[in-house]
Amino acid sequence: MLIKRSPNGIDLPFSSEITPREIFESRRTFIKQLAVGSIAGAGLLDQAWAQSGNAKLAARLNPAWSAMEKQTAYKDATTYNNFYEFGTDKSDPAHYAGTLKPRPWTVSIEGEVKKPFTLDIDSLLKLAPLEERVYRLRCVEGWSMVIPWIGYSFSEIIKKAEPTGNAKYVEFVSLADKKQMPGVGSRVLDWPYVEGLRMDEANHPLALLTLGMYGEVLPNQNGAPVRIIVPWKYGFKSAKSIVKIRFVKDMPRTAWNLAAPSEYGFYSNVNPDVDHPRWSQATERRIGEDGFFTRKRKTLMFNGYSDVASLYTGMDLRKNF
Ligand SMILES: Nc1nc2c(c(=O)[nH]1)N[C@H]1C(S)=C(S)[C@@H](COP(=O)(O)O)O[C@H]1N2
Ligand SMILES: [Mo]
Repeated sequence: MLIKRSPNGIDLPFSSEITPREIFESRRTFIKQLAVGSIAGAGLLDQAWAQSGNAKLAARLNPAWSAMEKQTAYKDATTYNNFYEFGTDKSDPAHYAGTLKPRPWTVSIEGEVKKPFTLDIDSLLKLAPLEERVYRLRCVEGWSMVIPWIGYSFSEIIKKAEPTGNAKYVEFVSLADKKQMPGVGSRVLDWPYVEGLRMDEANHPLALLTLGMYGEVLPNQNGAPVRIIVPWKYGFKSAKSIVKIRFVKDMPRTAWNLAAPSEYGFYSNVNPDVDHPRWSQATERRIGEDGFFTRKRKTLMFNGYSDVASLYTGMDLRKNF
């Protein structure tokens, strides 16, 4: 990724994100609320979500697959993004993704399948019961968030498509439309953005076909109207604004792997023991905990999703990074 770091590897403070006025005002409201006793547990978090006006999306929490951790504020999750189709700065997607038209939208499922099909977004929403899953997302750049996503296991799509015996991998293709996405003119990546999973990875119930977050449909900057979330892998595996899903014989040529093969492998499982060639992956900065003296968190193998370990038995994860 294009990441700006100070020479000692510590991120520079984000002066643009927090102004003294904001700090002062939030502190003042906090004290006021304390005084009237209106803060109770998660209520505090609810107030931090500046609700966007996006359509609501009802879903039942799946506690078995959810991280019981403090969730990232809606504001942070929707203003600190990677979506290079809209620019390479973290704030670009929130500023420029307004031109993305998430409706009407269709996704075509094709390739090595017995039943290829195309679905519009409303049919995708109804394909299986929607679940809320609170997942950690760890970016390869060294930061992480905890987000209540809404969707269902990608395995539901696999079931419907009935892959042939030739299907060994799944390829996810994002929209690449210069008219809607100003960054697609840039040469920072080969467009469209392509990601992929091995068939058994795609079939793992944790892999989430994602249609919403925080009780609403996906905001444009987070990959509206449909994306994949693969919580045990670095964030770039979780392709946004998907228009095509292809079942294929050969390992997909993914956008980041093509751009820098020595830095971004096909697997890209979160792994604190395998450093990125230019920085350590041992720790991470949880967005929202960015105080100057806040300690970094230890990054966990598979981002803490140890259920997936059996997918990789016998594989050398240093070679297959
Ligand atoms: N199409 C597309 N998908 C993408 C990206 C991108 O630039 N384009 N960035 C990836 C990276 S690097 C990360 S960390 C996550 C960020 O998702 P979020 O902004 O919803 O937190 O999206 C991933 N999916
Ligand atoms: Mo990322």
